Amino acid sequence: MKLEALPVVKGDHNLSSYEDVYTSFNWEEAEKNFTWYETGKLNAAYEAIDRHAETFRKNKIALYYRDSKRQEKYTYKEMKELSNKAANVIKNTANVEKGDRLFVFMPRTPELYFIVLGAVKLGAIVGPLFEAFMEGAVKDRLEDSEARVIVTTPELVNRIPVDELPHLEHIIIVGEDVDTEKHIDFLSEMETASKELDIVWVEKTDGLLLHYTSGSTGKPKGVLHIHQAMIQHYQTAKWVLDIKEDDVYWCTADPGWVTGTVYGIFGPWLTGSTNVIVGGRFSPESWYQTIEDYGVTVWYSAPTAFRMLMGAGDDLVNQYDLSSLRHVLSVGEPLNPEVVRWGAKVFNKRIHDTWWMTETGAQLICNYPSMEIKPGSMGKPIPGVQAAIVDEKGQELPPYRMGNLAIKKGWPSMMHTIWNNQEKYDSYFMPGEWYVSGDSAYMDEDGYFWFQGRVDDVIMTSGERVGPFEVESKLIEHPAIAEAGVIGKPDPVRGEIIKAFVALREGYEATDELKEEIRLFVKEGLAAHAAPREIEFRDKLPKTRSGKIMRRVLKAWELDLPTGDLSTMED
Ligand code: 6R9
Repeated sequence: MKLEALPVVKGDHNLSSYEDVYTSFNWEEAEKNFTWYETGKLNAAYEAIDRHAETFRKNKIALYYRDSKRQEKYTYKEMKELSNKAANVIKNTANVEKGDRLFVFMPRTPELYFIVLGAVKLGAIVGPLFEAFMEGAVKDRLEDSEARVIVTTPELVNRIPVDELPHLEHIIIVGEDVDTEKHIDFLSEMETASKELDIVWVEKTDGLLLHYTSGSTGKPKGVLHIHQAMIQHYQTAKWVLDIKEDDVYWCTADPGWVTGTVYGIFGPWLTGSTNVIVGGRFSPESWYQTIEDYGVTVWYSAPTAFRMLMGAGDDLVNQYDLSSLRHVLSVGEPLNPEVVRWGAKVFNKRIHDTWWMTETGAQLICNYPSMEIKPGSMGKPIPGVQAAIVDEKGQELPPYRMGNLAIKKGWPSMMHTIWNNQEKYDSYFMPGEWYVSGDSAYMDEDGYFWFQGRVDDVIMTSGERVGPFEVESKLIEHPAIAEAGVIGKPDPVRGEIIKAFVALREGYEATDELKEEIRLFVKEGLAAHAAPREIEFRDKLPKTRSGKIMRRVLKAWELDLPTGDLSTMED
């Protein structure tokens, strides 16, 4: 699946020379970009919004918002005032204080952003939830974190099992006709709230965000991020997103996913850029229209979205003027080379893959504008970060050996703890100060990292190790295939065999001949041992809300095993 590397695009990039900066950089340098470095007064929401409202960016557009009903814009000054008002509302009605856990359980609207920023200004820890969560998922998260306050909408409030949550004191509702006997009416309170606020200054190590993520077993775990993470949010927004003063930036992720907070809120606003936020459902037409209407220059999305856009066809994309795009990026799943190739064709842009996790708090391994892209690779570690492939004992492995992707402890946005679960937190680390990701990968001779799958997903077939991603990427090169998920299925002779679950593109029929053709396609294009022995057609594949194919669920279904936590699965 090796493709020609995509050459460096000449231009003026924030990270102009990867090698030079990699060898000389230290994180202390990045701290000088913040006002607290001088004043000693620290708060991530202040740095993201208020600081700019006090400069030449005062009247610059901070937020363009649109959904099917609303289309609005807010300057930095307005964002400052509205987040101050929101802070006053939650302080005065729900007595929100430093360290309190406040959850947001609502769709993307400007109010969601005022509230998140307002809560951070009070020193509260914000726990974002996907609006699709049902009662059990909401309960697990609120219970574990002992949340005092939740902000939601009239449509979602019934999914909060109040009687089972003794710590939950207040429900704030953003919407019409609020029953003020039971709930706090956010919109009415906003009308009279003051625009002035005394920000609560915090320590670097005070809590900022609490993101729950699901593992394959047990309940979701609360990953706590602290204010100091802003150092890396800012620095990666500069280097990796390559945001500059005149950029119009759009991250398509929902704040229920860490990408939607770190790179939907903090990254862009810490750099003082114009941030686009789109509410409502995905549709290829409205997405392309968004880029055209706002003249989006930097666009951060995910492989699943790019694959859906690819599936919507080239005729559609050609109806829009997307020439404003300067820099396109992806995160969340391996970026298939086929998608990179398609992006280069239709956007005339290289799609830059970025790798990180909820636990890592910000991007760690990335492709930079100033760097050659090897399609299918996640890129190289950001300056200030040391990555390696390690074995079960934490020993570093040489190039091309598949193992566990590990990061040397000590980057600013690393999770501070797992809420109420020190044991789980400790389990991430190995001797030698390595944070071990659980992702299987290898490094090539140029220091590029190549993702193979989750460690648990790697397939052992007839003595060969096969990463599911490689097979999936080959599969989606086949014209009939829209998406593919690959698992290892126990087999008495081969150890495991490769089984592929495949969703077809429109117009293709699920026949045995097609299965045979697909098998041959992988055999000839990749390797005989990598060709799936079993292929099953599916209308769609199980995915998380952030678009990740859930291989463990495919495997559990196949083998009749328990599926584990499904709260983040798409319906
Ligand atoms: C930011 C985010 C983390 C897991 C991670 C890995 C997968 C993310 C990827 C990628 C291949 C990439 N992942 N980016 N795999 N290439 N560029 O996604 O956080 O939701 O916690 O997921 O996602 O398996 O371990 P999170």
